[in-house]
Amino acid sequence: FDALHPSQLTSEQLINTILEAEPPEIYLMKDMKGPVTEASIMMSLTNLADKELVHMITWAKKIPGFVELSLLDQVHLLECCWLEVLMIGLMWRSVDHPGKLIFSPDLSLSREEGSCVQGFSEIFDMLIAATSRVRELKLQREEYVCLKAMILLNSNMCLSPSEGSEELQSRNKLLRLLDTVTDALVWAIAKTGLTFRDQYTRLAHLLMLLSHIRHLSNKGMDHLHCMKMKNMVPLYDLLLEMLDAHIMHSSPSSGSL
Ligand code: AOE
Repeated sequence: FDALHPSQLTSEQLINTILEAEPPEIYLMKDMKGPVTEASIMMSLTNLADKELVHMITWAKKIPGFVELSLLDQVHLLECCWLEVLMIGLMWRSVDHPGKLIFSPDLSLSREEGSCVQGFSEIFDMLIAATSRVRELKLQREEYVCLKAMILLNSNMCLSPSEGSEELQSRNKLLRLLDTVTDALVWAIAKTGLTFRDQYTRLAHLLMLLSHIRHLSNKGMDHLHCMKMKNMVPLYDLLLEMLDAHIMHSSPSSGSL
């Protein structure tokens, strides 16, 4: 499908492509021996996030049309949404474990365990609440992957495009791409066999989740900032490098991470 323009894909084909782009489960394979301290938890979480971010770039590049956007847009989108994308993934993994957050198959935290990290409880409770909402809605896998793609594609809408016809073109592509994913989400909802009225209601409920996730991400950013964990610069270079590498030798098999 890579060669096809995203709008030429059926909703079903688009969803299959983004289902296949799903990142793998990450194991920490670190026996959490010894006391669970603030430092050891944060070490594990940072380690996990680092690995996930590398897979996130690979994931984004597999979303039909993403690599056809300008490099500037690609970078901005990932910069804006990375914590939201991590968080919706965390909610998805945790949906069948009420009261717990499944960061990875070998790192799940209950509220009590998290409480040793300063400021964690507040975010923990919000993540648990949002996860309960996902559970109530019985979010389907197809819907989940559409929402995650929409988080990515919708993340820099408030940023005005910089000058230049390439950037304007990229912005138009982005808007059309977002419409294509919206169509796919509508298709996925229709598949559940609800009445038309209930389909609209479900669409609204699913999209409203995204505003909670954005809020959570902002709170999480504040928290990370307090903990001086935002090691932005080195990762930014890595991001640019990985995206750029793909554009340079654009054959899909060559060297892309
Ligand atoms: C949520 C989901 C998940 O899968 C992992 C984590 C780990 C840390 C958690 C967070 C989460 C949930 C909210 C928490 C947070 C720790 C404190 C906060 C609990 O309250 C996040 C660990 C983040 C580590 C920092 C990584 C720096 C990333 C910089 C990104 C960047 O520089 N660029 C340019 C973007 C790159 C995009 C690919």
